[in-house]
Amino acid sequence: MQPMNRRSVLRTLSALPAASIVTALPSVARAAEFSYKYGNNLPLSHPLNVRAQEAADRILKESNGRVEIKIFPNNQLGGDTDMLAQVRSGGIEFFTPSALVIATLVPVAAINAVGFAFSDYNQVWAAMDGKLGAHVRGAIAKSRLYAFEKMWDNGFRQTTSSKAAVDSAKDMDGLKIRVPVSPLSISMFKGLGAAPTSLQFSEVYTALQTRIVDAQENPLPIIQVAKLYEVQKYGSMTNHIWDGYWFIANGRAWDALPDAMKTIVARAINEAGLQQREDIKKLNESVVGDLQAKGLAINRPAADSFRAKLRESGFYGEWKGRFGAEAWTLLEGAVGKLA
Ligand code: X2X
Repeated sequence: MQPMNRRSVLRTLSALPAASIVTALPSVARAAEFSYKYGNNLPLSHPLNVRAQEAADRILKESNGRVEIKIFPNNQLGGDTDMLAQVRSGGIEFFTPSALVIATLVPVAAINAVGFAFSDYNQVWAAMDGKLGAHVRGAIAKSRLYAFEKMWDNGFRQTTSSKAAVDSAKDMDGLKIRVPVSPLSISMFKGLGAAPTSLQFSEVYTALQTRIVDAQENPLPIIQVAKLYEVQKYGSMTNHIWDGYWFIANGRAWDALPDAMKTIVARAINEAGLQQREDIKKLNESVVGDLQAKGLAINRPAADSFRAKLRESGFYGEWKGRFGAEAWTLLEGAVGKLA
């Protein structure tokens, strides 16, 4: 291994976010054989980043310093659309897009986000660790990306607004709501009668603050760590979509790892994913109280009026066609008949 000269150390350091310079120093000095970048869209305090850092530390150790993964959290490398392009080109080696976001490249990946399909986590993990998840991973592989086996949890998406609580489908009427860059989300909120706009997550806080949009929808842990409660008044537990993150790798970068390294990396990431699911589960027990204490008014609408509206608008029929019979059958096998 070539020792790094002073100039290349400086160059490497200047490419790092300030916070990781100190922790990166010892490994930079050793110059790992595989030095990979991982970008994501969440603040450092989210369990996804906490567990990913643990996985990266474990990988560095178990690979005896051969595989180093540097994390660039919180959209430091650009929004989701940018990071998806980077992981495809090899500009970064790892990325965790939500199923909604990777679906802009691999349409069937949005199948887990069909409105009101999953009723609880038992159904979610049985499907995503089982046949439905395998089907999606196969589709992702065709885009020369490697998807790790275990999905990480984002959560059941809830609706927040600065205007009014959403108590039934009629409260969605004309609602200016931000959704991710996701054809399914746009279609679903249009079906509900709302006026959705796609924005990358990196733009959400400001868009709410400046009232470009009045509402947004995200799982509660994100509303908490991204401090969206500061710019929203009402939190309505609509549970409309279950969303998770695919941990993906650039295909060439993945193939470049020797088998023994692949085993180490996959084991650490998949096990960290399972722990991250537990973290979110625990967080879900305390997060409502915390958000209420921070001033968010919480209400719990029944799902019926939303489901009925989506059926009427033809949402399920349309997406059954778009996803195709095979994927739809796998979804209905996991959650029961939808339309
Ligand atoms: O952009 C969002 O809303 C987020 C953070 O949930 C996703 O990654 C889809």
